[in-house]
Amino acid sequence: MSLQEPYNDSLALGATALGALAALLAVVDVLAQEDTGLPVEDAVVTFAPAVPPPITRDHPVRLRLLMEATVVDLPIDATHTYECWTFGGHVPGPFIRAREGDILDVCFTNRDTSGMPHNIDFHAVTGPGGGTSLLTAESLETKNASFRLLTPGLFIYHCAVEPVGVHIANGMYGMMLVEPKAGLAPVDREFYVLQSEFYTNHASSSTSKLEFDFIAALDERPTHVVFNGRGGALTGPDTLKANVGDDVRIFFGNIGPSLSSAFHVIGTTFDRVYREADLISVPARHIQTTAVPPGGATVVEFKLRVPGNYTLVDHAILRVEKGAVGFINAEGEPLSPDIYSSDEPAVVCAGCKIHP
Ligand SMILES: [Cu+2]
Repeated sequence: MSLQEPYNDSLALGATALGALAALLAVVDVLAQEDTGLPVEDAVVTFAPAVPPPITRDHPVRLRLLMEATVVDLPIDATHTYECWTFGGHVPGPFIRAREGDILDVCFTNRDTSGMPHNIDFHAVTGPGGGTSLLTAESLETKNASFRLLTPGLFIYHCAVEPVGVHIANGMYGMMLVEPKAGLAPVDREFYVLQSEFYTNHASSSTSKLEFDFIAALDERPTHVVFNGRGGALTGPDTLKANVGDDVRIFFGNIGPSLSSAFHVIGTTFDRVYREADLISVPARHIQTTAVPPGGATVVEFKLRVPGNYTLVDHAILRVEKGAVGFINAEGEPLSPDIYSSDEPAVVCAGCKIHP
């Protein structure tokens, strides 16, 4: 089942005709609406670096969300793959956009056929385990649960089946934005960037497929520190694109599982930092680097004033060598010629990983 397919898996299994299924789902919709008085919507989800469009409604809804656990071989750098445990077949998992006061109706199916159970701990959910006790699904099992989203902010979600760190290290995480009731100020570009680590047998492996190294994980010695699931995810043809003059917003999270991030964009300061993804308080201004702990997030905004490449890094800068580097390219004319100028031509160091 893809994220676009019908919501209630148990109904889907019980109905043989599409018409009957549609009728049943309509009944479910009506019952849900009668139950809470809220209209029902399907959550719009996207995969990194894309972000769903801003929410324009001024009322809460029942927001239906399909989530799946799958196991997929994915690249984690230019030359290696890794058997990732995923939400939705991607690392990181989908970006979910909701509104304060919505009821999130989650339908979670575990399609991992290895026999491993999985679940979801939504940091946005209030209650024991962030939903895990209601959403722990055995292989090929589907679980449904509903959660009122009481607090706005940008929140991590992750699998929390024991050992939690292994499920996270293997790729089971993503983010959910709960917009404040008043919404967010409009910007020109929004991006989804999530930092994480992989702990692999890179040093001893002679194959292109790397495997999990539990000792390295216990010692907190990652072989890979990456944005959006792999080294190079935001480089080359996958560089983020923008125009000079754009106001850019980055929804940035760090799932670790162990390292804190010193998130920095080389070539600019953050005009606004919603520290620890607090979207209610007045944001901090003109920040160079912001700390994001494992299991935390931030929202940063900045205007691109000069054309060229801006570099996303964890300013624990040797992690660039482990993959933690990405780019935003701004095209256009400078907003003012005196911001960045010289009579000499621009020169970059050969082979530089952070100033291409
Ligand atoms: Cu899991």
